[in-house]
Amino acid sequence: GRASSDYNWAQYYELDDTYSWMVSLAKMYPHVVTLIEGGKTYQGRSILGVKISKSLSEKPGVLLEAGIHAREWIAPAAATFIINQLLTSNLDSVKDLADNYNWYVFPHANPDGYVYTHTTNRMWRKTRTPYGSCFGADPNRNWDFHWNEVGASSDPCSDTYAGPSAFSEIETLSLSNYIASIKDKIQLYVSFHSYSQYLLYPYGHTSDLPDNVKDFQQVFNASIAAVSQRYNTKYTGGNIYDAIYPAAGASIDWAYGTQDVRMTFCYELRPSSNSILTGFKLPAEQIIPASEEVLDSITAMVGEVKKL
Ligand code: ING
Ligand code: ZN
Repeated sequence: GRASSDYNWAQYYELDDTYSWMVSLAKMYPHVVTLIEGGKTYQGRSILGVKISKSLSEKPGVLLEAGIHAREWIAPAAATFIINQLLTSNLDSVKDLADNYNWYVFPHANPDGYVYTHTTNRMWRKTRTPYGSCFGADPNRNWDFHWNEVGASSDPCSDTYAGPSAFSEIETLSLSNYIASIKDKIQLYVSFHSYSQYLLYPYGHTSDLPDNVKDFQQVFNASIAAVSQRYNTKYTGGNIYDAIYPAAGASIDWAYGTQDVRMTFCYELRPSSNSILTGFKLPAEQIIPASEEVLDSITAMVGEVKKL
């Protein structure tokens, strides 16, 4: 791997480079950064995360989960950008986020898949568990909440294969166990995907709206307004089922529906939905602007959740 002192947001990194950088953060900020393990992968890798906590006092927690889909490279890059800003920014707005919340950040929820997009197939989405002659289940269709009811496939060769059972994937099983162990400390759960510039909230398995949909809409509106402020980047969205497509077994639905995390969102980051030319291959020059605007949005999101 590369020297972690060279780590920056002008390029996309391999898994080992980002993990080395995270390890270096824990050494550089020993009283603030703790390495956390969200679980293991089929191939034996660690789902490494960082907890950022500026004091031992009880504070609300924000969990960021990125990279559950391997080819969506901007998602882990945005997550590491936010980690870095929380640790180094001189802006009052960002310092407030770091001072007043505990942050649990998993840049790579699907490490095996991410490695595979670097070694073999840039467009890989799923895990790498073998299923007959095909590989992988969709880790955003595998969570144990209305699993495989709609918007998922029972074909192991499909990109949206739900898996043979809920939590069949060790990645989702072990990450969900970690999340369950801290659920009472989590006020807000945010999942990063790409692409299409959407902000989404539950549910994916039904067009029924969550009981606190008014709160979701209020926070959604503030977050959408903030994401466009810096570069005029337009996001749309709403509840998953109506805003994009039916999709059961997603992480944010599980966290909301089974863990009592009352605010769960998913960002579909840049590019926009009509940018099929770049799509999952967002040019590296856009890592910083795409990440800056999502941090602006999350700043507004956290502030709006606080008002509820
Ligand atoms: N889109 C998401 C997917 O898993 C999504 C959309 C988000 C569905 C949250 C359900 C919950 O299909 C991409 N591009 O992965
Ligand atoms: Zn995705």
